[in-house]
Amino acid sequence: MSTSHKLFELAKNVIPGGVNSPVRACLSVGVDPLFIDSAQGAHLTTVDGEKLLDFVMSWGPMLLGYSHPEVQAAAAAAAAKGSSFGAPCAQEVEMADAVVRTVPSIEMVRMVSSGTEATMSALRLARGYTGRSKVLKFVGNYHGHSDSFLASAGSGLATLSIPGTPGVPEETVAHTLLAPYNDIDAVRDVFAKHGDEIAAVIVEPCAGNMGLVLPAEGFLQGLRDVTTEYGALLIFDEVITGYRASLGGAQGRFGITPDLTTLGKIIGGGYPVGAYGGKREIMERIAPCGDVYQAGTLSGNPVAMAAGLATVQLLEQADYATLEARTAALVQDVKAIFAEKSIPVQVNTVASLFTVFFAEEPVVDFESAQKADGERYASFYRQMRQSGINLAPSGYECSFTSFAHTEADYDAFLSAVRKVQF
Ligand code: KE4
Repeated sequence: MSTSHKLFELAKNVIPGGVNSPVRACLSVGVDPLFIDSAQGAHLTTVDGEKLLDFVMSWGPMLLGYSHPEVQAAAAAAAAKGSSFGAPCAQEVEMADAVVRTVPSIEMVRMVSSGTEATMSALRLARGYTGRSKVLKFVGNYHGHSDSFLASAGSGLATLSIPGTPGVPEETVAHTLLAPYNDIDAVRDVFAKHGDEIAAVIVEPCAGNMGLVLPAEGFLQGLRDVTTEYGALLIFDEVITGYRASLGGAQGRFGITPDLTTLGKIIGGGYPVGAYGGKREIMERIAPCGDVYQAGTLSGNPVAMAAGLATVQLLEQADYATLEARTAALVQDVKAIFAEKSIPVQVNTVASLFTVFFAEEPVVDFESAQKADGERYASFYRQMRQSGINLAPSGYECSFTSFAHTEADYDAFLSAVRKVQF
């Protein structure tokens, strides 16, 4: 019996489902998770010494690749001086400056420890700032696991077909309004009914939690227009797209200015970091300078800030155009291989993100994503893992390339795809 299997059996006795985050359990792809011992570049090494070429990259944080020497050195140097002070430190100021410098709409930013904390806090701020209670989110978008957002969410909730609201009081999600992603007419209908009660619209500007779904032409601008018209705030949840869709995120790529932005994943360089930020006038409502409360013991942690700052500084010099072009070429090759096999696929891609949907029709929202063949995806996942390629263990997630993937890695990916049979 493998060490990974032994660890999973032990884990299931002391951790719910044996994992600290549901999607890692690989339930929808019908295999046990592999326990990882180390990671370097674009490769994982399991506790049994098996090497995997990875296209999950820790669900997005590792855009520079695993164990980047400069990121690791920065974290180690900070850790040598103490892991947490519970008091301000210089790294927090440098990190805030870096975020303000690189994210177009952010004038002021608050650090937290996860994407969930970032979106939860941004919503509370929007409600405090506007004096309104309702929030509009999109079916299939996932903004972390805080109560208000667990209605028709994506990611693990879609994967496990969890209704999304067990343990969440009805009166909480009563304030959560829903619309189909990419349907600006439906959004306008919701505003026509509830416009003066809506504190904010929160959106994944490129949706990564129903598989990758791109914003339709005019959708994001439409959200900007309608929120401005009704005095609601526009929140871009850039936990996935931040520093990935471009250095300036999706807002930098598409030229849309949200009122608030939430960040996570990449800005921690693999350490627990989330952030929310935006216009100074709004952010100054956050305690202690304002009256909207939010706090965190490890917010702005010196080690995480050092890793995040090193990551952002390296990304400011990175060649995004080349990575995007290489990812697009990989996607074209994947489409060609499945076309030769007469296997219908839709492959959505932007920047260094892509998702293979086993579907006949384009995937433009959660309803069309649900039409993709989940069993085929599960078989695809298992066959690719047999070939040494690690993909997201759910068809409702993204695949991620990175600055660490090499030509040999892309060739290995395509060789594995060529062997896929259903
Ligand atoms: P975290 O609390 O997991 O750091 O961030 C929540 C979050 C917020 N917003 C978006 C757009 C997100 O994608 C996420 C988290 N993403 C998932 C994967 N799609 C994290 C993986 C997991 O849940 O284990």
